[in-house]
Amino acid sequence: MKTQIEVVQVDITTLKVDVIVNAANSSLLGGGGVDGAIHRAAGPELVQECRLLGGCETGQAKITKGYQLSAPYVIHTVGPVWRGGFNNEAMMLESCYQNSLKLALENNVKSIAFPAISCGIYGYPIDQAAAIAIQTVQSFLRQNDTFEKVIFACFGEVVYQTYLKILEP
Ligand code: AR6
Repeated sequence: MKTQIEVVQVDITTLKVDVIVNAANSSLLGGGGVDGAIHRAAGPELVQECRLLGGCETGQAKITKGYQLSAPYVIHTVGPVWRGGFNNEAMMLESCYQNSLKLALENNVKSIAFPAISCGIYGYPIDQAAAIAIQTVQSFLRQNDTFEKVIFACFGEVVYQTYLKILEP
């Protein structure tokens, strides 16, 4: 695999990559957490474009421009709410990563950054979510080796260490 996978402790809104992924909700109209941070940094034009998208189902992804962000594009995906782990959460989380990467590929994106989707307000346990994130990205890259860089943007030490432990055991 020639794609570089990086784990960085960083505010995702500051990254200079082709696309950052947003952990949105199904309205796509903004919220707290990383979603709020992305909308604040992108400026009001982002929600204007999002209003035209008609929302997004859990596990799916939609793309917009990045406006005031350094990243020219944002992929909005909706992670599952953690309800104990027996309600299709893992499959839904996997779909978020797969559909985001697919959309990135269709838009000729070379570098992409993911937050830890579902691991804040939606309550997904970080160790399980990070394993799914890494496995899904690695398996996608084995089939589509067109990206130069995939960044896992970690907010906080615990998230950062969890990713590192899985990638470099
Ligand atoms: N950069 C990178 N990661 C961040 C940032 C940031 N600037 N801010 C927070 N995180 P969350 P969810 C991390 O809650 O669990 C919103 O209201 C955060 O520490 O943003 O998918 C939406 O509108 C955590 O590790 O997203 C939805 O309603 C990870 O990003 C709901 O929250 C995800 O936390 C989605 O919840």
